[in-house]
Amino acid sequence: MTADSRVRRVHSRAYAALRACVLVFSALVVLDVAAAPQQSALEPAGVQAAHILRLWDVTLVICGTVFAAVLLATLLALMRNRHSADSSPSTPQPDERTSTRTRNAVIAATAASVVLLVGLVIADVMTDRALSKLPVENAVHIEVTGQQWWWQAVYPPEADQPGFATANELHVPVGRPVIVALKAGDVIHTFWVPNLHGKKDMLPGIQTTIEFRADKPGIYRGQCAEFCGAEHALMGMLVVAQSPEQYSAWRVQQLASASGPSDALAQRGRLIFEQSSCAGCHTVRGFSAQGTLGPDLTHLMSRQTIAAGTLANTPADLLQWIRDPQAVKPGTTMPAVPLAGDDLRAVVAWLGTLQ
Ligand code: HEC
Ligand SMILES: [Cu+2]
Repeated sequence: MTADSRVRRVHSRAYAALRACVLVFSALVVLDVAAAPQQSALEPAGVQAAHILRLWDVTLVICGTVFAAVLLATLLALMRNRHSADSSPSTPQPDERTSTRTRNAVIAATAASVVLLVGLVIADVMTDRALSKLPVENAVHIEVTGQQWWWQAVYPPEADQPGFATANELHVPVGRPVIVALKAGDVIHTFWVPNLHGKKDMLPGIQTTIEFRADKPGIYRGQCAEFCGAEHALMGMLVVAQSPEQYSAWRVQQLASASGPSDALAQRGRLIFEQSSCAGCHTVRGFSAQGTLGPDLTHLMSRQTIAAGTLANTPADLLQWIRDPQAVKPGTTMPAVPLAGDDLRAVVAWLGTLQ
């Protein structure tokens, strides 16, 4: 095989690889756009995420330029080497002029690297300072505990209102800072809602906080970002950023206890729930169910998903989940509770009344 055809083959392979990369990337972009709700650090919905995106842009431009320059230099060197290889089979000895030029080029490249790296460090420090400067007067407080594999959320008492618990779905008012106290119930988890802020670890025995502000109403998806066991990938959450009025209305609704079901099926479901092990793990305020090992179910139906974003919150999905949680989320700490088909449907009917 001639050197030329070998080079051509390498080129066409490199081109094919590049095309494959572009295709995969565009597919990911399309998927990202198609999927609702949003989970993207590239579409900031708050000041913190906007600072981080700016740092990302600066880093991307600098690293992209350096990458292109290195590729170009390599290509030039390869082409020049091919010309000299054509003329003589042995490696030519560099003359003095060439070696001075090479030395200067290396010095210039090193100096440029140092300048660019220092520039990146400065941008990084400035971003960090901007992130810590969020004004936090009149903040909303939330305590979030990472559990294997769901998020427990407690809204502590505020002004003259008592507190309440919920799970996997935070509501926050647009324009008001939010201070989330982060805890871990078992292993290390990481709180990450990329549209709003960067990541923050949740460490057992240590309490940290993350402060953010949502500036655009919307529903933003979060994801545990520290490998925390088998179902780590199924540990999602939603942050619903809404107008202050909608947020207040949501709070009022969450504060209320569950009201008793009126129809007979749901009534029966309630009794089964209270008499079986369900009540030992779940709380439904207003009834005898007081367990705290699992999510508070008082206003289950006000949430969009169940099992930390794994299933939609529909009667069919609820039935599937309760019949066999291990099939949906293998390893989950909720066991399959043996219930006859009718009892199962009654329990789902009761859960459906928990608005
Ligand atoms: C040993 C404790 C335990 C028992 C018993 C138990 N659960 Fe659960 N349940 C959990 C845990 C933990 C989760 C969260 C699982 C996850 O998302 O990974 C959960 C999740 C749920 C959810 C989804 C809630 C949400 O917001 O994501 C529903 C609904 C539910 N359980 C209903 C029931 C019913 C009905 C029973 C009785 C038939 C029951 N559970 C029995 C611990 C338990
Ligand atoms: Cu986790």
